[in-house]
Amino acid sequence: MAEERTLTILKPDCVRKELIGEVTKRIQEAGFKILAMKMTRLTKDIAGGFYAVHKERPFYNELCEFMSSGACVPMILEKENAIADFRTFIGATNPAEADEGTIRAEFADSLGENIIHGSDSVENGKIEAAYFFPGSEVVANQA
Ligand code: FUP
Repeated sequence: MAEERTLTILKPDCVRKELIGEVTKRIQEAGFKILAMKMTRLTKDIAGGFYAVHKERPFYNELCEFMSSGACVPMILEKENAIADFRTFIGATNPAEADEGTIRAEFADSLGENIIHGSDSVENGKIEAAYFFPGSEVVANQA
């Protein structure tokens, strides 16, 4: 299987619950290598651009409000089969439907506030990574 990159965001609920360390530890224990990370607070416009695909959906405004409601921690992760494996690791979008042991099942309160993001395709992973990090902030060679 090929090495892939995925973009994750520890969302504002994750930061508010002081789970940055716990979730990051689990990400690393699951074999994902962190190539870039930072803490930032999104404006509503930046959040809206990230989720532009959902622009026409009824939850879009609430989603942008939530994503800009506090600090978040985007990261670029690398691993073999990272896209699919990370989505398995975080669990279904709705935590009520997420498998036991996944990040969302364990820590998320609701569909709208579900702790963590993971890219849904290699192509989107690249677009999302570039949305948050210039190439100069991606540390691919860590030796
Ligand atoms: P995911 O790929 O699991 O992040 O899920 P989506 O891209 O489908 O949705 C992005 C975010 O929109 C979710 F994390 C939460 C929010 N959302 C809602 O609030 N209501 C919905 O019905 C669907 C998604």
